[in-house]
Amino acid sequence: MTYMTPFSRMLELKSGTFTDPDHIQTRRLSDLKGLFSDPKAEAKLLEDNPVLYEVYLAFDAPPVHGHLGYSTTVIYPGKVGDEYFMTKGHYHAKGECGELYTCLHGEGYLLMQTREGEVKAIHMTPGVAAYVPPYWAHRTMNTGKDNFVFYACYPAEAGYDYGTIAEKGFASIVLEKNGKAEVVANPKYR
Ligand code: S6P
Ligand code: ZN
Repeated sequence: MTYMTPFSRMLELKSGTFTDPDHIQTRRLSDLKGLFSDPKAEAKLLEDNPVLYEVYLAFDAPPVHGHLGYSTTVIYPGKVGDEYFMTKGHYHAKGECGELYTCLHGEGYLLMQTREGEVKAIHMTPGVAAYVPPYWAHRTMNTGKDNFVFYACYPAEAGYDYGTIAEKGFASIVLEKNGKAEVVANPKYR
């Protein structure tokens, strides 16, 4: 048996950045084109094409059974119209894989849904450790004024199904209404 050598990475808890990640993924508004509910606001903001979030992948885990991926996501504060900056959202390609999300900094929501359209929203503040069960799609949004940062740990074999969300959307969206975040039904959900 050949053993892999144990290792560690350094995570700055406040900023949520790994100082030596294997990978950083940067997502701009153009990477989420068509996912926001207000097309006019989206088109206007696309002129600047801001960075919405970055994913610090601590370890490029082999995508096979037994290994774990771990990362932090930093979602910047901002809105497209009234809708808060958010992640693309995905089901795991291997739907039977769950995931753990722990909020490190800032404030936001973790929206989850099943393929039948059942939705669950968890308010994320530092210390909230949320469980994404198997088969639930997940998307996060920053509803605060500061960066929203969370740590995720997941089976490395989980993979990503972005296509279903791109096609059907999420059943709920999170909008700012009278200065407060509200989870509301998505009129564009199919
Ligand atoms: C991976 C995990 C997170 C997300 C990240 C960005 O299973 O759920 O690391 O990849 O928060 O979200 P998305 O939807 O753009 O991959
Ligand atoms: Zn995931």
